[in-house]
Amino acid sequence: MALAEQLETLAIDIAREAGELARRRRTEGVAIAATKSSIADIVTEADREVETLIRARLVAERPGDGFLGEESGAERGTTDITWVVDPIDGTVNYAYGIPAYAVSIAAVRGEPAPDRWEALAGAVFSPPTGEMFHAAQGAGAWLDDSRLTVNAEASPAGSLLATGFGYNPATHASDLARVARVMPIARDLRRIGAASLDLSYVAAGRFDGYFERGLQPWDHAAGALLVEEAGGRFTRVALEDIPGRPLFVASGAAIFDELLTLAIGP
Ligand code: LIP
Repeated sequence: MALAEQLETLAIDIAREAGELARRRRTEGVAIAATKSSIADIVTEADREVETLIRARLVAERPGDGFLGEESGAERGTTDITWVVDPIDGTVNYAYGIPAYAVSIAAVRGEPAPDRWEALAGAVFSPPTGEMFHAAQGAGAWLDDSRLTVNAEASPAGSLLATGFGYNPATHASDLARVARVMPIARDLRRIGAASLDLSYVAAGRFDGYFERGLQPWDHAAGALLVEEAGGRFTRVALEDIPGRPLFVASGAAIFDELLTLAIGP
């Protein structure tokens, strides 16, 4: 079995175990542990517990690999592989009891930076639905045992698009202006609140496209590979107004250039 598929198998196994822990903790009641970039940017005790489980499994299975996790930070490894992990993507949904959250685990090779890494494998597990989205480099994108492909054609009714907004109120006006620019090509818009699910849904053809500014590496590491392995396109664009808050766009080829142009704006 190729390395990418070995890493995919491990990501699937750990994501499922981690997701079941997250689901159990949700039923027991969720405690907010702290806030991060803003009062709206929360972390729950479950986020921390789930990431601890993921990290322990990875150390046991692949002790030399690096780690980049949303809650416990970065640790360089001695191999060329780094695991990029969001233990509960959609944390606010999770805290409110909205059944739209996922465990996102990706394995990347090279420099653990989104503009320099080579994504090898990824798994996005949705505990509320039991769906496992997964991909290995060159081996396609899958939902459980079903092969995924993005929507290759543009719909005459317009595109079903998804987006998201950051936790900083100061960026909401420009994000809403971006929505207004994009809406003329949309049939409708969805805002799920978990980028890894947004990207998985693009890969599955459930969305025609997705755009959002300010994602963290762990939000998109697995989902971006799913989109590309499903025949779609994914890009990360640094914008001059806030260089540290890149724009991310994902879709099938038919609408990608137009969606990117509108999302970037003048
Ligand atoms: C979330 C992303 C979502 C974004 C939210 C938040 P978290 O990640 O998945 O797309 O709109 O603002 O960043 O914080 O739930 O891991």
